[in-house]
Order: sequence, then C-alpha cells, then structure tokens
Amino acid sequence: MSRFKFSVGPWNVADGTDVYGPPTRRPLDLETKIKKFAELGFSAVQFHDDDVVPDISSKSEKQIIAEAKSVKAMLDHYNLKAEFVAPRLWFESEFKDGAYTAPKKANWEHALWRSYRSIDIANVLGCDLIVLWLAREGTLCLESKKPVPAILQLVESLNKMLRYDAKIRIAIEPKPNEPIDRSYAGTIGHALAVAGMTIDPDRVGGLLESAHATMAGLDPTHEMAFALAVGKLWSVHLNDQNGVRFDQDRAFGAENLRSAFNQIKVLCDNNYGANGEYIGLDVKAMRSSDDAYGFKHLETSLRIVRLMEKKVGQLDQAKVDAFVAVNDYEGLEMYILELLLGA
Ligand SMILES: [Mn+2]
Repeated sequence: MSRFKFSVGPWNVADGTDVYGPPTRRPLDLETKIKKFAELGFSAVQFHDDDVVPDISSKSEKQIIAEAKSVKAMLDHYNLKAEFVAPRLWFESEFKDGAYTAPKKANWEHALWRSYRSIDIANVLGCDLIVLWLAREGTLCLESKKPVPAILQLVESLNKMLRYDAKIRIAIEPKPNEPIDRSYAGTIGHALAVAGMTIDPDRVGGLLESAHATMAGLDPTHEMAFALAVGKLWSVHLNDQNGVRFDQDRAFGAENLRSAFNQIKVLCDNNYGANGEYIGLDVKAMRSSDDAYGFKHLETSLRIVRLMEKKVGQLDQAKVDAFVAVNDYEGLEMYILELLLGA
C-alpha cells in the first residue's frame, strides 16, 4: 500500500493546550497512544527521553534503564520499533537560555547528562539514533551570548555524545526560530555543517521537518534534497505550515498539496527508506478538535502520503522531459496542476 514505513511520537496526540489557553482534550496515557499507533498502521514510535522516563532528571541511571525496559516491552507487545530518542531539554527551566549553549557550565553538564541517558535509553529500546532539536540553542537577547564560542560548544556537545557511544548516530533537526528568536542552526545546511565539524561526521546527519523549512522561508523539498544529496537525510517530520509564523504542525498536505507532492516525489525518487529510514508524521490535531477526533490528523496525513505516492507513480517523466526540451514551463506547470487535480 505504501513503500514507506511510518513513525510518530506520543506528543503528536496532544491535549490541545496552547500558549493562550488550557488543554481542550483529555490527556491519554502512553499505552493508549501506542496501541492506537499500531492500529493505524505505524511501524515505529519516536520518543523524547522523558516520554520514556517521566521526570527523568530526578531518577537514577539504574531506575532510568528499568523504566526504559518496561517501555521496550510495551513496544514489543504491539510489534512496534523505536525510531529515535530525543532529549527534551527545552522543558527544563535551567535550560531557559540554552542547553548545549548554556552560559553556565553546570547547566551544560546537566544537558550532557541527559543526552547520555538518551543514548542509554536508545540502547534499551533497540535504536541507534538520537535526534537533537536544538530548541533553545540561540538567543532571545542577541548580545547575551557570543555566537562563535556558543556554536563551538554545541559542536563539542555532539563530540561528547559520539565519544560516549561508539555506535550511536545523531540527527540534528533544524528550526530557524521558536522558542528562541534566533537559532544558531536554523536550516539543514547548518545542521550538516555542524556534522562536518564533529570528530565523526559519518555519524551525524539531519532530520528535516516540512514546517521548520517553511518557517525558514525555504522549500521543504529542496531542504530534503540537499540532505539526500549528502547522504544524510536520516529522518523526516512531514507536516504542513501556513506561511512564516509559529510552528503549526498541520496535517501533511493541509496547506500546500503541490509541496506535499514534491516532498513525496523527492523521497520516492531517491529511494528514501532503503536504509531503514522512517517517514515521521509530526502533526498535531487542531486545538478545536474534540477527544473523538484526536487521532484524525494522523489518519489524514497517512492517507495524503499514500495518495501522493500514487500521484508520483502517475507522473509521466517523458511528458516532463518534452516540456523541458522546448522550454514550455507553463505547460509543465499545468501538467502538474492537472495531475494533482485529477483533471
Ligand atoms: Mn513542528
């Protein structure tokens, strides 16, 4: 039905809170979500460290391993894999001015402690990928940090993780802003440049989220293409975004079907998934959705990916080539629009 394997995170079934108001849906426990993910056809779950071990900073290393083992058993029960573990550093108040770029050494060391624990958890869950969304690695007040030393401290943070575990791989998920105002690594180009500065560039790659690329004013397809060309597109967060504003995590294709088509096309054309990569759907229900519709955005996104795979299969490359040969790009554009409209 689909050439791809799909993944999703517990945060993608959210309680509907936003910065201006309280939750609008009841919270669900982890097992309820995981059971439903399996029913919907997902193959893997993405985790924050504290999705697996709530309140992780207060727990011993032994306790963390034990709790990770019980989540691993839950995954096995529902025949799901873990795709990656991501330290959720942005939620701790001590990291309010950055974690890997924390100005205070004690805070940086705690960020590294949580990163090592994420690697431990990944090992228990049977995955070799850590994702770093560098949420607060940047500034709210530009003069509060010196950018060059901060960026070098970020690179050294990755080096420490690479030294901690000889097999772990790290994917940087770039985003240009929010929650910080100015990110140090806002695009896939930044992420791959950071990878190249580490002690083991082969073990550092990227995760591209459609909405984050759009927020950077860039095209998600070309951002994916750049990472694919470098051989470093290790995961994607497909979703959609209405322009340059807060991170909306809309259902895939909900805002821009042509972009959705091109994202699936670049993944199909380049055999994404052949090395075990998943299509992650980082989508959230609208705040106005009731409990009964709290998973529908996932069903919508899965269906749109599959329908777009069909559209990609229907594309006649000979027609594309013929339009290009005579510089008839107006004709090519109409051909693509008619294909998408089923006309
Ligand atoms: Mn997002």
